[in-house]
Amino acid sequence: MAINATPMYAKAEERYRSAHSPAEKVAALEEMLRLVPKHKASEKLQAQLKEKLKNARETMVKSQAAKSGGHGPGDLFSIPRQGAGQIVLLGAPNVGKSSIVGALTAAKVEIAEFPFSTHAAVPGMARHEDVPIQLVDMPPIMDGHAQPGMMQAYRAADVLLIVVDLAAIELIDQYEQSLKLLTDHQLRPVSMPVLEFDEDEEAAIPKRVLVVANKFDTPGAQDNFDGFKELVGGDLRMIPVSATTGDGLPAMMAAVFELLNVIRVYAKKPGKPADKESPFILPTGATIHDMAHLVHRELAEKLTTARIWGGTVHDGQQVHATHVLTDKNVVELHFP
Ligand SMILES: Nc1nc2c(ncn2[C@@H]2O[C@H](COP(=O)(O)OP(=O)(O)O)[C@@H](O)[C@H]2O)c(=O)[nH]1
Ligand SMILES: [Mg+2]
Repeated sequence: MAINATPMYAKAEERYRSAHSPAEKVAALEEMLRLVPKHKASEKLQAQLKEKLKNARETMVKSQAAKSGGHGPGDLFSIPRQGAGQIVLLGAPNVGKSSIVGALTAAKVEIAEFPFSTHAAVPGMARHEDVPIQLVDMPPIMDGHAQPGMMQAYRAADVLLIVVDLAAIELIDQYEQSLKLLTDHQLRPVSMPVLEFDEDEEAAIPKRVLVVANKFDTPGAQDNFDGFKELVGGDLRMIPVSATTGDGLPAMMAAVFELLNVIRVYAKKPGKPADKESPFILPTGATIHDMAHLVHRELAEKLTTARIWGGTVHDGQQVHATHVLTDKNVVELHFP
């Protein structure tokens, strides 16, 4: 595609491709239309987007009329996205999904020795360094099947954690059932930060996943992990962890952050120190201009200058709106 789509556009496209409800589709298409580079080479794409948006809006109105306030099964599992990304846990009963969410967040998860202690989606906020990342605990899948509505949560996730139990005899089975659930629903698991979509919109949607091998503290877990990796092979990234001891959890969060393909930048007011409390999260490759949009939507186009600290620039260097940001930059935006 010769339209030079920006990282912000790519992100919106990703949302569109994984959107399930008509309202999500409309929101993503509106964003894509706003962000699509406006030049000759993209005219055809712009026209296509407008046509898709028109159709999506019509579908949305129709489906709202049909539903007239009714709640679908998806509502139990649909959690508003917060933080740098939404990470949803997927796996068989008893593998330790709730324990992982419990170990990393303040969420009130239910942990039990018997299966099915988790009934709905339970969100909690975890961190990688100072980056807040949302984890969503889910009920288990059973024999490779999910309850109605759960697939929607998996589709909406930025990253899926496929959790398996290193102490379970059915380890391989747990893993294969999780994978099959995804491929049965036209999701193509990958462990790469940058997704490549097929031109064909009916094709399987790439979904970022990380395989989390839990209960690494149990006897023989290292051997089980080595055997597991050797047997299933493949390109998916696998990380051994223990929700009980906390081993491997920071490495898991670091891998999640990598897969999210985002950067954190700090805003700074002139003459004041940077606000390190709440970093702004942007897709990798985002520019000063993209950040201005996030900080101040109405004033963004009026940005006069910006100064930047950290990364490859000289401290306090003045940069253009097109300057590409890097992780941990401190940015001073000047509006008139
Ligand atoms: N030894 C050990 N036990 C764990 C670990 N994580 C979870 N468990 C236990 O495994 C059982 C199921 O955990 P739970 O989090 O409810 O699993 P879920 O059904 O996948 O949510 C509980 O008895 C937990 O205490 C771990 O890392 N090590
Ligand atoms: Mg649970």
